[in-house]
Amino acid sequence: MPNVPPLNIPADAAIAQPSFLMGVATASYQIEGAADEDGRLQSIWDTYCDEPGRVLNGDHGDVACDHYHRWEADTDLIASLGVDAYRMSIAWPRVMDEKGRPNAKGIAFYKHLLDRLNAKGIQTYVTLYHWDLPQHLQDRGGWASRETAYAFADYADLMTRELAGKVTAWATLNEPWCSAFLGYGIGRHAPGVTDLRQTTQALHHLLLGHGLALAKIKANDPKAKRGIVCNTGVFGPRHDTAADKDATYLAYVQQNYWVFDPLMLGSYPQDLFRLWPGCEPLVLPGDMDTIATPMDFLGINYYFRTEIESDGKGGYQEAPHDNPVERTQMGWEIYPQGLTEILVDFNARYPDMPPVFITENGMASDDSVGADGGVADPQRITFLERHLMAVNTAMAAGVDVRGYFIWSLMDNFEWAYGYERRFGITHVDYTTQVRTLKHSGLAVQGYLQARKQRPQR
Ligand code: IFM
Repeated sequence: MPNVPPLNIPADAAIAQPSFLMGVATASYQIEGAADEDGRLQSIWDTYCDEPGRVLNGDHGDVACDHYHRWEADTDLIASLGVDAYRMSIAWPRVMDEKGRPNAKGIAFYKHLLDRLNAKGIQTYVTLYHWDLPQHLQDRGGWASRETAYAFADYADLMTRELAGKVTAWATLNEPWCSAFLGYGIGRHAPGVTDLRQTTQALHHLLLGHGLALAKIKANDPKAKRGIVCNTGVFGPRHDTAADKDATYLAYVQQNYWVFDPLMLGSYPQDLFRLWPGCEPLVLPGDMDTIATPMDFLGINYYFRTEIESDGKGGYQEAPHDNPVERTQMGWEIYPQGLTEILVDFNARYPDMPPVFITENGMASDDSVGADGGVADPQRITFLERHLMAVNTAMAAGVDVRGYFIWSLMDNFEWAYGYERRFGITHVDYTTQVRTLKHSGLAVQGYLQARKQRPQR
């Protein structure tokens, strides 16, 4: 076993206290595999992966990390890290048939998994929708159709009845911005649609489904926490000009406020329609109240900063990557202070913001197993340290952050980038399915062991 020092976090930092929850995260389609087993239906990602040119190297989630068969050992792996919590998602196509009837075998998989996690004292943060919409619902319009919001509420109703008492915290959706904009706006995610009118309508239906699902969770599993997980973007102007500054503001509107304003303030930011004139969604009476239902927590995912410039047409575009900044395998700029900035910005903009969990943060690197059997990923270790300290700074500035989940427990199917981009603190050999804790995983494990042994403040 290589000798890797623990994460370098001062013992007196707020984030180093045992009350600050530390976890690892995954999602169903990215790890489960077993695409055709036990009655699982086709999802929009199965369809998208089958379309030539959509996913790098023609990769797909048919086998992924084979977690559906390796869940017991994977649970042991999670426990061995010493984390407080595990964030996972449920595959909708695995648990309901086309008529909305329960699929007992699929549901049993999640019951066993949650029972094992609970038996090991690991808190369970379960996301209902992490992008794997059943294809039969897409065939009827997907999220662009209002019916999908009600179908989602039915699915939430079923799962929260079946799994009540086993879940610490339910998140309705993961990153609805990605589902709407990447899926319906630029077609970089399933279902691969490129239509801005459908994009704003899809987001509206996702958020409506979220609000309807919150009521189901409250009724069926009242002791569990209820929230949502959203991605955030941090932006800076390329040039100190009024045009680039306005472009940067529009990037904030499109990537953050479009999603967070309806949830926290009950309205869409009108400046969005400067960017997308004529794309206002159809909103029925009562929808915005449903969407703005109070929650117990807000899950925030943060990864990188983007430099923005005006596109010369009243909109914005990403500036070329020709500035000398540190980047990850994804080409994403490493900008830890962005996490502080966005938390402080939201805390001021949303006076009723509930407690926050950082539900995803992490990075991809081109990791491989070395001659000594170890996986050296030094950039990820300092990435995690720097971002954890950025959370600490936000907490010192008054933001109520309760925990932090590393994306990801293990390398997995990175959507349009397939298996080439490795986000895990555990390396996965996709030929043998052997899991190897990377140096970052060992550093996290060492840090959490030391944290447990320290006398409490
Ligand atoms: O892998 C994804 C995850 O599914 C959602 N948030 C971002 C991660 C990295 O791209």
